[in-house]
Order: sequence, then C-alpha cells, then structure tokens
Amino acid sequence: RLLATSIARPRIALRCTHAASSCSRRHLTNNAFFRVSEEVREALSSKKPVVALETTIYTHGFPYPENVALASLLESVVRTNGGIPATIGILDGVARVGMDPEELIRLASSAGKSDTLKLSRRDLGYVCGMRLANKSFNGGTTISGTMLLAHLAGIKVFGTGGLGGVHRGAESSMDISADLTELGRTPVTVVSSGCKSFLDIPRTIEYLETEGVGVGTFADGRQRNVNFPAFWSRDSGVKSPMTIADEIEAAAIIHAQHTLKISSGLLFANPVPIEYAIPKEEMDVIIEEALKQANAANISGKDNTPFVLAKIKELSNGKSIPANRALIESNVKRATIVARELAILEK
Ligand code: PSU
Ligand code: MN
Repeated sequence: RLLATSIARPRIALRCTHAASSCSRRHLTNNAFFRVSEEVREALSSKKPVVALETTIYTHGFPYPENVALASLLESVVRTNGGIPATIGILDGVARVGMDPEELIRLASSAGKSDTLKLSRRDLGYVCGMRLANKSFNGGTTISGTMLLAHLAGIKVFGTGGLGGVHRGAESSMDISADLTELGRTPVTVVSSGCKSFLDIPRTIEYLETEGVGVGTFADGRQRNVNFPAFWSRDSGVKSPMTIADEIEAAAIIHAQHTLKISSGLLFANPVPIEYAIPKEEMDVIIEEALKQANAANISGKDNTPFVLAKIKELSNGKSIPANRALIESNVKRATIVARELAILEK
C-alpha cells in the first residue's frame, strides 16, 4: 500500500551551503516525499551555481506544449550561462528538485487537469501526504512553494517571471500572496520582473518591508533611485527601496545576508528588456477589464491570479506573450549570473 518504499533514498546529507562552514544545519536528505536529482545534488556539493525554476508557470500559465518549450528554453538558458538548473515541482506526490526531460514533459502535459494543482507552502503537506492514501497529485509550485523546496535542498537563487502580491481591495478580501510571507521567512533570492499592476504595487512594497524582505531593482547603467518594475512595463511608478547596478552587487548583498544569518529572502527586480516593454497605459485598460470580469465571476482565493492572468492574455489577443517569454528568459539569465558571482564569493 505504501508507494513510499519504492522510492530510492540515498542517505547523503548535503552540507549547509547557505552560510559559513560553521553552520550546523543540514539540508533535507532524500526521503519518501522529497527528491533532489542526482545532477543537482552533485552540483550543490561541489558548489556549482544552481538556479531554481518554478512550475506554476507551466501548470497554470502557459498551455501545453508551449510550456514544455519554455521549460526547456529556461533550463538551457541556465546551462548556457554556466549554471545548473533545478526545476521544482510535485510529481506523483513527491517534491522534486531537479527534473529530467521526461518528468518535465509529464508535469507540463498534465496542465489543465483537475488533479494538477497550484501549490504554495500550505499545500505541500497535503499533496505529499496523500500519496500514502493512494491519491496521487501532480502540481506546479508557486514562488512560495518553490522557494521553500529550494531552501530545503540548499539552493539560494531562483529566477522567474512575476511575483504574487497584495491584491487590490486586500483591505477587505485579505488576499495577499503567500509569496510575500515566504520571502519573509526563507533565505532564497528571487529574480523577477516585479509584479503585474492588477496587484496593488505600493501596498506590496509596504508588505515586503514589514516582512523584512530586501527589495532591489537592477538599474540601467549608472541610474540611481530607480522605480520598481511592473512586469510588462519597466516602471510601476513606485520607487524601489534599493537600486543595484549589476549581478556582482546583487551577489554581494546575498553573501552578506547569508553570512549574517538573516533568515528572510531577497527580491531583485529586473525590468523587462526595453524592446519588449508594453506601455503601462496600454496594459492598464486590459487589466481593468480582466479585474471586472474576475469580480463579476466571484473568483477568489488561489484561483484569482490564474483567472486574471488568463483573462489578460485573452483580452490582449496574446500580444503580451512574447514580452512574457522575453522577461522570464532575461530574469533566468540574470539569476544564473548572480548565482555564479555568489559561488565566487563563497569560495
Ligand atoms: N504572477 C504572474 N505570473 C505568474 C504568477 C504570478 O504574473 O505565473 C504565479 C507565480 O507562480 C506566483 C503565483 O508565485 O502565481 C502567485 O499566486 P497567488 O497570487 O495565488 O499567490
Ligand atoms: Mn491569493
């Protein structure tokens, strides 16, 4: 009855890589619910730059087979830039850190099925535990779920597209993404293009401050005091708490944070490449309409973000897709260079 016994469990303890060698914490070893791939395990123990990648964008964002193409593109962007990709998600009730192509295709092709779930921190115990009751789930992990699993494996850098945030009207709905609290409690650095303006961006920045999350935006050249980006648009109109010049500065901040044993995460925003940017006014019209439809359909909870994203895509006639793909690719490249610079500092 217990499928658990069929899973190989190499008893290799990974040394803590997130702080000085005096750190006594050990990362989670492979077990019935958690499996780090051979390649990622080897990369971590030999201190190669490893970059975490999320899977909600494949299960609840891009449709099959585009999601497979994107997944393999992002993994190759990491490799081309000298890193090892660790795509993270749940297959058959087992949390995977690092998936082979066959596993990735299996997860991506299950997009849209009712037992393919969107998984944040709160869901992980459930989907893994249920395999002991012979209920088998697949799921894409959100930024929060991915950060948590990345940290358990000892991965410090994660590249993705858009962060969840404080929703408009959260003062009554209390809809605040678990991504923000995860950043407050888990020492993983997320490189994204900020968040979409269907969210309340000023309150998102406020909430991140409350959670103790360092937020920096990559500047163009020597700019100082830049604004936080809004996904397709390079400027949300909200000032970024920190401005960073490049990946070397980003790595220095991460290194200091880990050496100081500060247990919260960091968020580095990388504005969409200029040639793909869509003016904010143009997207705002579409976003207003998408939010109106979400309201009318009474969408709430974890269905909210995927619903609004799908509506935006529909209402923009797919115009936003090339920008979406370009910014994720650019973020993953930056995350890889940050991870490389960090590996140099940790030598
Ligand atoms: N925002 C985007 N694209 C995304 C997501 C958010 O622009 O794909 C996904 C990410 O996986 C993120 C999650 O972690 O949605 C947040 O969902 P929620 O708002 O339900 O916390
Ligand atoms: Mn929510």
